[in-house]
Amino acid sequence: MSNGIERLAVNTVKALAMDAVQKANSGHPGMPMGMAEIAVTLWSRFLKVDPSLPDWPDRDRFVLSNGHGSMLLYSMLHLCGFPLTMDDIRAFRQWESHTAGHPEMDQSIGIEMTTGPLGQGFATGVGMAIAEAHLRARLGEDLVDHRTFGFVSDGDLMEGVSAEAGSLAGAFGLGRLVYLYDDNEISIDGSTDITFTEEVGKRFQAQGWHTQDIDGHDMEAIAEALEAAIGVEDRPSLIVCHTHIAHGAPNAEGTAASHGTPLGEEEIKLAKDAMDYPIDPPFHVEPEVYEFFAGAMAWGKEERSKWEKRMEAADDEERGLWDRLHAPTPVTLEGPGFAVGDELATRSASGKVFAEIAEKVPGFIGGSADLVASTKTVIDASTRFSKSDRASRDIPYGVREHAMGCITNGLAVHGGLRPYAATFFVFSDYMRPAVRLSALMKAPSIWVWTHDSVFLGEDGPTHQPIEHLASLRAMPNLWVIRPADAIETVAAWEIALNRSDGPVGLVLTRQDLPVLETDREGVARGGYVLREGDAVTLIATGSEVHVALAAAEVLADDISARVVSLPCWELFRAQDEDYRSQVLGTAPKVAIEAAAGLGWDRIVGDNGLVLGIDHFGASAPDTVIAEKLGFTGPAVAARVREHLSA
Ligand SMILES: Cc1ncc(C[n+]2csc(CCOP(=O)(O)OP(=O)(O)O)c2C)c(N)n1
Ligand SMILES: [Mg+2]
Repeated sequence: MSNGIERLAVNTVKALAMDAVQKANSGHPGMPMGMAEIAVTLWSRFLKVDPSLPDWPDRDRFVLSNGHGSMLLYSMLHLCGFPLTMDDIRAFRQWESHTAGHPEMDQSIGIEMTTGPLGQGFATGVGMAIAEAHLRARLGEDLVDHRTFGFVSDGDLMEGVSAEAGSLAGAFGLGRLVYLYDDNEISIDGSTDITFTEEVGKRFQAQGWHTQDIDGHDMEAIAEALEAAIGVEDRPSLIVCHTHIAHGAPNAEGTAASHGTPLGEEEIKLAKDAMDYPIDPPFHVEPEVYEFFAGAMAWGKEERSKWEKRMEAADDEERGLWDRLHAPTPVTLEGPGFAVGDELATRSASGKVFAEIAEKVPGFIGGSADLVASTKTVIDASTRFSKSDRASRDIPYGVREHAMGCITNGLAVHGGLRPYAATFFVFSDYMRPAVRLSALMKAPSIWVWTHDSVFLGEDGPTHQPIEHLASLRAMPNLWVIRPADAIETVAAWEIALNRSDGPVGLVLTRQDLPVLETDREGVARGGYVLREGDAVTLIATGSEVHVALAAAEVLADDISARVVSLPCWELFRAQDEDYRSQVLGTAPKVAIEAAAGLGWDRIVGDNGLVLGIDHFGASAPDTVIAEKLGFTGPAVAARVREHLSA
């Protein structure tokens, strides 16, 4: 049972959801009505937040993984006094409003992350909980002492990524992660009986979670369950809340239709009547509801000021580390000193710069999806993040690329950390939803993708990326960098570490490549002239820069070929027109890249030639593949000659 003001608060949340969805004539009233009791209980009694400073670092994190219920979050933020006004609520889902259909990340008003695609919030929250555990181990609980709460739905738990991330959260014993599951037995197509019959609680128990089952409309039961979940410090918690979608709407309650359709004026009237709520005007809030939430928020404000005092009292070492983590300065990498002619794969060059990065960037943290030895991504081989070692900066993800991607985003948006994640480039497909969200959220996640082309060789076409470069280059706000040698690789890392407004993908070779006289400054500009020439411009990235140089050598007697290394299209495009045309020159252009040719036509122009691979690869040694597919100096030279004389 709940007292009168809490009931009124719950009814207000339900009324706002109905009104906003009705006004927008689109949106999702069902979930906010079904989880209103849970939200009011969590926010008013447990969530440590301060609406006057929404992004205060030691706040509890709240992730709405069933982001279609965004009106629930917006109502809570507004009622609790976050900088989200009633006008924002009235502008639900409208152009340039703060109240998008799905809650896009805006920590300055209390929205932690973007959760349109189901499952992302669940898995990203696991990353936030890892960030908290790690930072607490390094900075002490005087400075880091918060929890991660989340709402998750049937859809979230049907998505495979929740199994990956749930398994990892269990293995790591993330006791400060508490998820409330909206078990309303409804999704868009109808009853969950049709496809989702597993016992969800048992599934999570099997993964090492603490679970409880409650009536999700009983606020005392919700409070007791939250109390118990918070008390369990060695395991994550799932509270299975039995609820009714569109709770309180006499005809819509329990129906799949209420998931994503406005209830209609008549039903809203009936629902408001049934809960004794004023029918008109819409968007009505009783003053005592604001007072109730303002009172509830006092605790969070108090906690923040206590935390600020502890910060002031922190010793120099703690304070110094805090500042280095939270206010990073630009990074300059020396690299281990590669000599021209040294032969090493760009993945190895990347590995060789890890120690320097780890020393210069205290927030550097990450791991690989069970491929550490191949991706060469190790900070300290003697430690691994685990239940008993929270301070380690090496996170073993197991074979869980998708969860790894989401967790990396969680580490990035939590604050204080500079995360990377590594796997084979072809498996970027398995992490793509997370990569997309990193770009959308402007999260500075660093994606390390090795084994970047058909030249990985004998593992064959299942492992050989073809369309991946083109498809990732098509993603807005993602920088894709494919360095040509060890020196460009160090430059690429430096660029990645200094980017704060979005992700960077580093695309690295399996095979050895000689170190060239490359130019780090040129990498920062996205592309540059590596060899002068005026009769043709050969443009390449990564290992194909070497093929281009070899072709230029073959042509040298009678055709003067310029070679351009173009490791990052996005950075190159950002240069001024003068620089770009200076680099590319006016001679006919030939692009050489062992990948789908899509997109290169924009660079080489109508009279250009694209030497790419628009079919799957083959299992064979890399030198044989190069011969067969025409990626050798002589073969490219012949194609160039033919093109010029055509
Ligand atoms: C990855 C992904 N697939 C599909 C959707 C479209 N979608 C939004 S909500 C939903 C399922 C709704 O069921 P549930 O998660 O139980 O939410 P409820 O209706 O109970 O609020 C679907 C399929 C999505 N947002 N993300
Ligand atoms: Mg549901």
